[in-house]
Amino acid sequence: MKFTENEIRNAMLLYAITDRSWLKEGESLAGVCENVLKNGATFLQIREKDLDGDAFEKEAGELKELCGRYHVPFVVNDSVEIAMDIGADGVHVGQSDIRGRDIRAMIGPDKILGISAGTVEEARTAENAGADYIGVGAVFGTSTKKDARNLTIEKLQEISGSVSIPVVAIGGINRGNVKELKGSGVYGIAVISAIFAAEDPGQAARELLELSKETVYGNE
Ligand code: TZP
Ligand code: MG
Repeated sequence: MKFTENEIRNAMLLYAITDRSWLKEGESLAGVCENVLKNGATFLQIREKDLDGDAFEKEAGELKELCGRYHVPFVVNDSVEIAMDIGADGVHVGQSDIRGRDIRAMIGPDKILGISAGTVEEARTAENAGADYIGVGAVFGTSTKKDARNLTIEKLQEISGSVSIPVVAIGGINRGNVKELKGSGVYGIAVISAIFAAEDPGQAARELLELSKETVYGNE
């Protein structure tokens, strides 16, 4: 399925990234993701650093089917091969993964390509390589990704102003700090623990979506 530029931009509002290590007893990743999608997540990325290839592919296949039912874009972290095998909407890669331009060539023009960037130069390079959006962070302190660099809001603003594709902020974002991103030019927030570690991920998604709308569109 091809999402338009507009759909991708709007889908940045509440970008949920999975982390099964937060699952409570008896829960499945697909079950929690469905709850999160029902309650307002506008984009989903599977990012499971501890799953091996087959288990990752199986989980990704389930989430792809689920997102299709909710008409929410679904991308796979890192693995172009698995993304293509399961027919995901696209792939998200970091700076240390293979080059953006090569990935665009592998996935073709209709798939979503997301690239993480931490500087203006990285952001511009990603845009030129054919990225549809950029993830920029860590905007706040996070323990979820140990090697994430910390950015100031000014830097975030500079990066989002330097590209015409949408920027989604990531890293340590929670209900208490979303609004600090006001005026930064981002189109939304990408979160892991603020949703998946929440007591009630559905409620967290509802609240974060409202806060993101207020932050991005300024409608108090
Ligand atoms: N990239 C930069 S920070 C980060 C990633 C994947 C972790 C975000 O996790 P959390 O729990 O929302 O801080
Ligand atoms: Mg990566």
